[in-house]
Amino acid sequence: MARTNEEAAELVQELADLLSITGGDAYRIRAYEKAARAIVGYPEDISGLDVAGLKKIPNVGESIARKLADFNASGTIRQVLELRAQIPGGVRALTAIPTLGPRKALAVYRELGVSSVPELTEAIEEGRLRELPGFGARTEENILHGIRLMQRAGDRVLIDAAMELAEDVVAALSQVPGCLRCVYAGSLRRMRETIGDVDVLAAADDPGPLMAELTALPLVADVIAQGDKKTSVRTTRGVQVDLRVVPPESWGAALQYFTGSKQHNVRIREMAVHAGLKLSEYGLFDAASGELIVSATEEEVYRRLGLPWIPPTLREDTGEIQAALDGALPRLVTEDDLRGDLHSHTDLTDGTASLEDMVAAAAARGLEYYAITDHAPNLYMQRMTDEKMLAQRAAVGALQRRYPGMTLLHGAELNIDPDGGVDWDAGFLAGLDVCVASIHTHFTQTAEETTRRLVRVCENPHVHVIGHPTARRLGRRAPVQADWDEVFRACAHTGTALEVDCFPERLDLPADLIRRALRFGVKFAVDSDAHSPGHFRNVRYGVGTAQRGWLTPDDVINTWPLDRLRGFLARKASAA
Ligand code: DGT
Ligand code: CA
Ligand code: CA
Ligand code: ZN
Repeated sequence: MARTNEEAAELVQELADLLSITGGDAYRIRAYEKAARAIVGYPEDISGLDVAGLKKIPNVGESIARKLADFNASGTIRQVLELRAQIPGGVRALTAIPTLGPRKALAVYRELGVSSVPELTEAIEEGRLRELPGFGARTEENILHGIRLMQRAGDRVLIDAAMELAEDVVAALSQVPGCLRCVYAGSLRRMRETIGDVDVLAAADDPGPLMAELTALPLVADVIAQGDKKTSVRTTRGVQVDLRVVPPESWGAALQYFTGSKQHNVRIREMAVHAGLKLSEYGLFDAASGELIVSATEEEVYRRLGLPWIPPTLREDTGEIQAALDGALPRLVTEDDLRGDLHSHTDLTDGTASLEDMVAAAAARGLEYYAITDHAPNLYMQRMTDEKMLAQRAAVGALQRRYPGMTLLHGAELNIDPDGGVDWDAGFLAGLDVCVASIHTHFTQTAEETTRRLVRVCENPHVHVIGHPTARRLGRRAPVQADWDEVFRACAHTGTALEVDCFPERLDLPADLIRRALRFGVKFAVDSDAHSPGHFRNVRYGVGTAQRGWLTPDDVINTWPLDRLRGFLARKASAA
């Protein structure tokens, strides 16, 4: 996607932020937010477009198109500059805290003169914040929690950002003459949900040209260390990249070593020692003679230790080595196994693409079935109505004729209310093919309340999948608290699947909870939750998370043939 689009979208998003601080109209703010997302997702570079062309971007009307034309001409949006001048920079610094809304940020600034995160922390510690009207101990606790979340996310990045960077670096280095192999390793190859730094491994006889190429890449802001074995740089976006270059004959051992995890490697090295061997990034050696035994491929290294090759997503020393010894490694689900997608949105609610475009993109993915699940009415900002829903159902029916190879399912993403109820009555819900139900409000209930809420929604015969079950957003919102074992028991008992939402900031259910749920016999749906065709690219991250949760195709309902899936969906309703 073009850099211009990103810059323009950031300005439009800033406009939304600034308006919400100054008390602007909620629908207008929402419109700017939707437009910002659409601009980022728009496949064409907007810099060459005039007002008429700009209006073709979804969710961009006349007024936003004019602002974008302003941006194309001047590199900025006049209204943003005017609003910025009205709002102190300190308030913007405060709104970066995920749990502090714009209006409260403004109040803190005006009443206490606080204009930075450290000052705010100090004000809270001194008990000054709770004296403001509308603030209390609970607010303080929430804000402190937000500050901690922000700091914790600060030194790690989401997997999509790391992946895009790694793929750019690998592509550039692979072009260098003398580069025999080049891949990313480390936590990214293991598909961890967040990435500390990007580790790239290359094989070459002469490391010099590869190290030089890395430091010369335009995305590099500064060189942290440069050497023959390892070079580290920091990118303009603040992410560290470590490049190691090894001789081609060490490839397998080096890849195994730099993929990690450290804990997995410690266990593997212990096994080598017990076998009278020594394992390093250069190879597997005879401990006594120092003679090289193997190191060309990872498979060889594992095989010589009496193990099958272990998929990187399992290498966390959480039982994978024992499973490998027992011949009990799972046959992990892959992206190719997915036959369908049970959660997606269109521009009828907060998606940015039309029904037609989403369905065309789903067909291009080669899916056998595809569910459209726009937001239900209780999330009032989405302005869903019964009439819109029925009209969409008719549109889906009509569209189906154009896609004989893909079955369209019409459903909804329901909102789980604080008591575990959902939008619409049973009669209306019975008319839908598939219902995902998700928590979108009341994130801070007690564990008891949330457990009851989720168990109750499992008992609803019309709810098939619980969407993004913990409702976390990495770096922005903590997961809801619940007695998960109790929830998993209810899912298994009622035949309710848990979603693995593929959005990089969600990856929800998280891998550790997936694995726990698996022991209760729960089934899963690995869904894109796409709001535009570009979001289908996120599926690889959801699949990575599913693999880290040890899921096989049989555990994932949207790998099943449609008949089997329909049986699963029907079983719940027939229990009603
Ligand atoms: P990250 O960057 O925090 O997301 O996680 P990793 O796993 O990528 O960790 P990193 O970048 O420090 O190291 C990359 C890999 O190199 C790591 O997964 C395993 C290997 N490695 C690094 N340091 C050590 C070590 O002290 N001992 C062993 N056995 N392996 C190490
Ligand atoms: Ca790393
Ligand atoms: Ca590293
Ligand atoms: Zn959704």
